[in-house]
Amino acid sequence: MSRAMRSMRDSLSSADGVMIVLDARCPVSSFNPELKKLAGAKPVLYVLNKADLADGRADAILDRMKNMGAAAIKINSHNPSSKRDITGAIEKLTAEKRERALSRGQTRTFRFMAAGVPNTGKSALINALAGAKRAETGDKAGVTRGKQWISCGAFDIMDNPGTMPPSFLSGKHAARLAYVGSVNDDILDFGELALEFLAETFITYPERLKERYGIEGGEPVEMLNKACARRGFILRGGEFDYERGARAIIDDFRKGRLGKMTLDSPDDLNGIEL
Ligand SMILES: Nc1nc2c(ncn2[C@@H]2O[C@H](COP(=O)(O)OP(=O)(O)OP(=O)(O)O)[C@@H](O)[C@H]2O)c(=O)[nH]1
Ligand SMILES: [Mg+2]
Repeated sequence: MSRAMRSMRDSLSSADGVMIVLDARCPVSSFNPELKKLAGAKPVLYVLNKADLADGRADAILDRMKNMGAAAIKINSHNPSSKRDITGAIEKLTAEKRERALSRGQTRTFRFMAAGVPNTGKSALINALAGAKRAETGDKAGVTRGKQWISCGAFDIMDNPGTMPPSFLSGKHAARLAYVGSVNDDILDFGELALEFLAETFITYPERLKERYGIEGGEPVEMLNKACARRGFILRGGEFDYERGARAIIDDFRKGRLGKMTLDSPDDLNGIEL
């Protein structure tokens, strides 16, 4: 168990529930099942964040999650209306417990913990709830270093550092986590990553690759060539600047310049317990 997980486990006894923050561009790949286990019997709210960068596939996943019996919402933390959506969902999840407390004359503030893989927007979401910049945010993995309770009006929410699922090291889900910036960029091979990205998005979003890079098919390395040519990423000797091209492609995706995209599908939820 990572240090961040141990620290969360220690604080959990004083929390009324857990908010698991997912990236709406890959809600399944960004799910760390260890967090659900950690929550035990406490209520869990799944928040698909960055809805502004995701497309209708995220709604299909959200629907499947609800059909599986999970409490789940989709938001954009930078949109002020997200505060109402999250507050409403937490109020619904804690309604019984709050009524019981009230009937005993207790009016304490309820506490929720925000958890998730790095860079999903946990801190941004807390700032939206608090109505002020109380937690540090940044467009890379590992910005939040320690936990802290932050007063968010009706609730206190604990910000936590991101935690990776133990099995993230391989497979398509790991690649998707890397595309969205949940893996530390310093350990990534952008060339390999861009080739994987092109291979997978040529199947799901071919028209986007055609529009931005003039890609119409071929092996991933030919697609990368084409993107480099289109963007003018050519070294002095006339060879393609693959590193620059690869980074530009991943950056285009992260910034939404390839349009709204969701890489996971509802079937990725098969075999997963929420
Ligand atoms: N487009 C968009 N960007 C968002 C949204 N929420 C957060 N971000 C951005 O995503 C990046 C990561 O946000 P953070 O709140 O720092 O993420 P975190 O989950 O706290 O990350 P760690 O502390 O590293 O685990 C920042 O650049 C935010 O501005 C959203 O709903 N839409
Ligand atoms: Mg953070």
